[in-house]
Amino acid sequence: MRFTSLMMAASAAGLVHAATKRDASAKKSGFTWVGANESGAEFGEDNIPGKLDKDYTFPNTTAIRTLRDSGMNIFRVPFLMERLVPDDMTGDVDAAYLKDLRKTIQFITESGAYAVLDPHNYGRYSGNIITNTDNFKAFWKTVAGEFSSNQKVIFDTNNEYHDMDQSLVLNLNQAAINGIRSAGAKNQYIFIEGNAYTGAWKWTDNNDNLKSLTDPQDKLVYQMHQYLDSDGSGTSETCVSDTIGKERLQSATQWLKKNNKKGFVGEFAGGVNEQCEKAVEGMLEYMNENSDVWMGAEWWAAGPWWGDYMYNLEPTDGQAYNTYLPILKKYFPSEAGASSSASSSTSTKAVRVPLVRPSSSGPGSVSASASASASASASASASASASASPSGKPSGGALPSTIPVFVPTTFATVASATPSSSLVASSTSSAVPSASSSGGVANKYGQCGGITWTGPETCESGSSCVKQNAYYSQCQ
Ligand SMILES: *[C@@H]1O[C@H](CO)[C@@H](O)[C@H](O)[C@H]1NC(C)=O
Ligand SMILES: *[C@H]1O[C@H](CO)[C@@H](O)[C@H](O)[C@H]1NC(C)=O
Repeated sequence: MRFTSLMMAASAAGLVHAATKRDASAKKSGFTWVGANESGAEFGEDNIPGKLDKDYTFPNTTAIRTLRDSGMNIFRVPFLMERLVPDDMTGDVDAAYLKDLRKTIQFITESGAYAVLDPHNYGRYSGNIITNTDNFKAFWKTVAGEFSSNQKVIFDTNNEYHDMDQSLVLNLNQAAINGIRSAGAKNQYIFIEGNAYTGAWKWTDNNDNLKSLTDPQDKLVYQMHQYLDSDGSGTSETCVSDTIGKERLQSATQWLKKNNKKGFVGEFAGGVNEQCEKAVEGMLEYMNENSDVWMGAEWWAAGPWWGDYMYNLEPTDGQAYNTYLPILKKYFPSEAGASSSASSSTSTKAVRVPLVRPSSSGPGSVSASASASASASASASASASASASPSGKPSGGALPSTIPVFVPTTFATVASATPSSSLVASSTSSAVPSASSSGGVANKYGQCGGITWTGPETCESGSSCVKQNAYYSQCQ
């Protein structure tokens, strides 16, 4: 999705509505994963490599912690191929960018959640469609080699291929699979994405050939994206109808069943209003009923730089946080310990999940994508991301005035703080206090220690306190 003028602040009425008590208790979910995108490292596509905390940033681990504590168990981490492996896909990794990326990934996986490595490149490298499958395979061999021992990492071959030859999309996905497995990453899941922005609603029209992909480990999951506005681009707060979520997934669901495949909705969202809330919940309900093929979903999006973006799920003041976290929570996998924080996150804060997608048209938005040349789309997407820069001023040209409000001062303060000080701040904040404990005993996935922690240090039976870092220990 892209930023547009529709990315307005949620109405006060919407927020009040959101804050009212909902039943936040998780229902029986058949999903393996429910989570969010954690944007930041892919921002500033116009500035490559760009500067850390100026052009791009890494996700806020404190905010991830809040979402994790609420029960999410998967986080997709977009990054740019050109920053991780600069100059040439067959080259070496950039040590500094890898270090920060690894820190984010490890924070997620050490919490027990899954981390999705998402090269947010739309099938392009340095602005050009990737046509050399050997080079793409080499890129993935290099990257997977860095994470091959982490079983909770999922490799996402590329974000939203579009306007590409269909057999090239097939071949690039296969090359990625081969590169990943040849790096010794034998057990991890691999997320496949399709052409036409990997849109679920038009999956069968565009991406049927991807059923022939093969993996010696048989751990492929088809990641589709689905927005619920009229053109499926995720650029409007308005959803087509109460039932559009379910309707848009039906043909893809049949495709998965017929071909004996697994699917995952890697991006979805709706505006903060009753129609979208129903449509989103209807989609999740339908997926849950078909959880033999749907492994779960990720909201678009969270991350520190989304500001007033309409789909912002970043804890705790993102526009969509108060409204959508309780809805998502009903579908959290029971593994994730949703019950431990069910009451707190609903009422205390907004989880800001960044939902910005840079592309100029949405998943499956065929006509839009057809009209945009590959590079035009790529740069439009870059400018959309860049527009969320901390300065609040878009560095790209295309979609400048689309971010009405930003949070530059807050960001600047926190961004310049050392990681440890921001962690201290987070662990001392009373944001989710009651979420993680009851009766002097911390619940599973609750905090149980760390500098400045004054809460319970013992865990409920069945879990024990595990130190994550100096600032945070968790019952697991
Ligand atoms: C990180 O998240 C915490 C808690 O949600 C928040 O207090 C802090 O300001 C955030 N930092 C940044 C850089 O956004
Ligand atoms: C995740 O983030 C990427 C990059 O910003 C975005 O394109 C994508 O739509 C997001 N996905 C979800 C599920 O939020």
